[in-house]
Amino acid sequence: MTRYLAATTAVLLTAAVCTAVPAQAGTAEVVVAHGNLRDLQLGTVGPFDHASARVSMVQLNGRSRVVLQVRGIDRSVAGRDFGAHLHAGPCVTGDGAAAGPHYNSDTVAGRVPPQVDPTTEVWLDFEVSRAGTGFATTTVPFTPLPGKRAVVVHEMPTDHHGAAGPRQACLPVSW
Ligand SMILES: [Cu+2]
Repeated sequence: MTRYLAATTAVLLTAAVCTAVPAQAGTAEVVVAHGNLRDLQLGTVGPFDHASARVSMVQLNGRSRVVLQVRGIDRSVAGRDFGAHLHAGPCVTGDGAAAGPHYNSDTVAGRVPPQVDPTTEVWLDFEVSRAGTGFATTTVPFTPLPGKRAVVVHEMPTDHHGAAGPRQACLPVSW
């Protein structure tokens, strides 16, 4: 389920205090998605088979702050790190390839080759707690374009090239 709403940053202007400072009015766009993770490895038992997640993205003044919360992870993997990213394509049960490549702001801008790092992509690696939860947050200097997209959880932590092993599960995010 995806919710979309817009909130206007409140700007207080009073003649007494704000005469010299230009007020910066921005419109924050907030995207929230939550639900059960969809299994991308049907037929194999994985630590995210009974997990759910919530992702929120606040876009303001050309930047985005993204927060990922995961719960219901099998506690046998407590202490392990897993890679997670915003992918350009949709989250389809049993079809990891459908999510396509990472969402990359350089690719969208047509830069060749695209830079691949946490400033051009939304990386949300998390460590599993003893309670079977995970939390990640990142702020990136771009605002992903709307579309049917996926937050994909991988089997390994993200390396310097952006790779994180097989795709395990995903959460649909559309706005
Ligand atoms: Cu990924």
